[in-house]
Amino acid sequence: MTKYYLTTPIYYINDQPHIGHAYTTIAADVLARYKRQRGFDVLFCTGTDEHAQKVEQSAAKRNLSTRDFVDQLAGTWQKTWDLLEITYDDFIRTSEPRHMRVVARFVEELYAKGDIYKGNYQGWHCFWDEAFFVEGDVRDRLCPDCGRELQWVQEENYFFRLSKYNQVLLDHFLAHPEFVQPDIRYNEMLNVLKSGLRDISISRSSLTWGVPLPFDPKHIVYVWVDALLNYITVAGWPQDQEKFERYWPADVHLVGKEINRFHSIIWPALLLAAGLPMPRKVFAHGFWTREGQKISKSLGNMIDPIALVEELSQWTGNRKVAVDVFRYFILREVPFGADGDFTESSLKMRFLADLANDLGNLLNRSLPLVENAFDGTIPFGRPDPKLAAEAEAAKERVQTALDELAFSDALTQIWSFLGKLNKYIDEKAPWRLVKEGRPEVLADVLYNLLEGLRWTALLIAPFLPATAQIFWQSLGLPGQVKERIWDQELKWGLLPTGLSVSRPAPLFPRPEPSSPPLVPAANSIQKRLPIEDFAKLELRVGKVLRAEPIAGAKKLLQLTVDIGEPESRTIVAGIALHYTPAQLEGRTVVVLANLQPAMLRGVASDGMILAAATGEKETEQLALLTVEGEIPPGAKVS
Ligand code: ME8
Repeated sequence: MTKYYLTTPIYYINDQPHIGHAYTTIAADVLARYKRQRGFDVLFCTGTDEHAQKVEQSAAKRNLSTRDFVDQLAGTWQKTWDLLEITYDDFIRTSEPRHMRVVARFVEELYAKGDIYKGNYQGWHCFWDEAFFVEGDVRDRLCPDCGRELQWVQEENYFFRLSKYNQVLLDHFLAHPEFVQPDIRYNEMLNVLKSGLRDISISRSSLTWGVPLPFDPKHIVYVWVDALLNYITVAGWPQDQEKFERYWPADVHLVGKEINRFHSIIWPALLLAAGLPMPRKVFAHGFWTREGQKISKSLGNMIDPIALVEELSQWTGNRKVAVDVFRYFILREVPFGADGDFTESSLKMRFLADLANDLGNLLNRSLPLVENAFDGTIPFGRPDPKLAAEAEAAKERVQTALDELAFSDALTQIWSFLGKLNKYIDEKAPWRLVKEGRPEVLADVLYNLLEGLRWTALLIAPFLPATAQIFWQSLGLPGQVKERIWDQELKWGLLPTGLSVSRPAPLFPRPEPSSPPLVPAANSIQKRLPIEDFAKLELRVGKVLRAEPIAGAKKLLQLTVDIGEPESRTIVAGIALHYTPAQLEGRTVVVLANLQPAMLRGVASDGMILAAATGEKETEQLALLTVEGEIPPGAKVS
């Protein structure tokens, strides 16, 4: 049996699963189910990335040990995937001993080979994305990926000789244009390779949570190197050579486009250094957005897939069918690779047009005819060669699309076949045959129609597992449709006669016109805050005691501000182009006092001065907020 090994990213454990994460995982699940039905021996893995710095900090904030914290969270992810019918074969957590051993062993081997060396690192680091950036890539100290403020990191680190693999990778890319997909992502990576790779830091000395370097345990392995190695841990490296030889290299890593560089360049280079084969393909899909903005935790515009399924269950009356609705919509609506905006109206339209009308009605129209004319027993009928040819062509097209990970195309092909079946009923008009008393012709028509339903069950099974099984059972077919192999089953005329059909409850009933919205509007989540959130801000009146320039930072001033505390605060403000130090000294300002301190140009800034601003760069106008009358420093602003 040929193997097929596919993966999702392992998600940061302290994120909340949202529909973006569900997207990659559902796509992987459909692929895994499809490959199983094509007779492959599938290894499908997902999991959680647990060694990020933010995990350590979130645990500390809750007064929990990091270990207790991650153990509490791991279940949330598994629960979400179980609800969405994700059939993963392995769920890896990077804090498991089986993985930590692999990480230690891998870096030790690279060190012994001379591909890891000690050096001094300085550069920008995004705490949130765990990504490092060089000076040239950064503007205004903001992360190019997520827009958050970056930290300047300067420490002794170990480096990986990424540059050494530049040419081999470039050659590989040129020889294998299918290595990274879609093309736009391939071209981006090709350009990165052409402009030259620099060695990367692969350890941090300021952390404790993670895998220590075996040759210098004061250092912790950089979380991205640790995370990428999960893909060989689950494949058995290095202990289970038999398993590893069977499954490695991975056939495809499914990832979002923001982490393509890690998967298409850094990961293959690490493998080359270890003398291991590179993965066969990386597919970097697009983003789900709401009103054009990426769905993410930081923007607060997330949609919880579990909550969405609960709401959809109100429509379907069946939770498993509601899961199918979500799985269908998310893969049908947008071509895999492109970005897509999530709207309730498009979800509803797909539900009504594709699921209720095309799919649900097909079953609703067919089964009563068999009940009425043949007592619910599948009659003997002769295969219709025209319909058989349509079905065969649909199967070929669906397979081609799925082999290319074109999920939306595959569904379009299945729906075009459903269109043919619906047209077949209209043209053959079986109700007329009943009236005309032509039972043999009627038997032929109904047999072919039911055979079409059997094919439908098989074709939709990877996408809509519960609906497929309901179709299967309503035809009286035994066992699980998901276990049926397409090459054996998708032959026109295999539907046995004599089985008893049974009508299921309606699968996709029309939602009540008055039913409440499935998801709160994006803008109401993004732009409106509950009053409790505002109460979290500690705003105080301050008096500027001193203002001075900061060497080398033409926009910044260092202010010493009295906010009614025993010690005055040092606050760095980006107002030097608008105010001179003399204009500020003695002035009353408004200070956000409970902001986390930040290092700005080597000065620890403890608070923020509020100002109103309009325009950009040269045209920017800026005015400091102040208060009327005589209010002492420290007075609360609310
Ligand atoms: O990056 N649209 O984990 P993560 C589509 N731990 N997909 C989205 C999405 C959106 N709006 N938001 C998230 C990490 N995703 C690392 C990975 S792998 C060795 C380490 C999906 O929790 C998409 O697959 O930030 C994206 O790449 C992934 O979630 C990021 O998950």
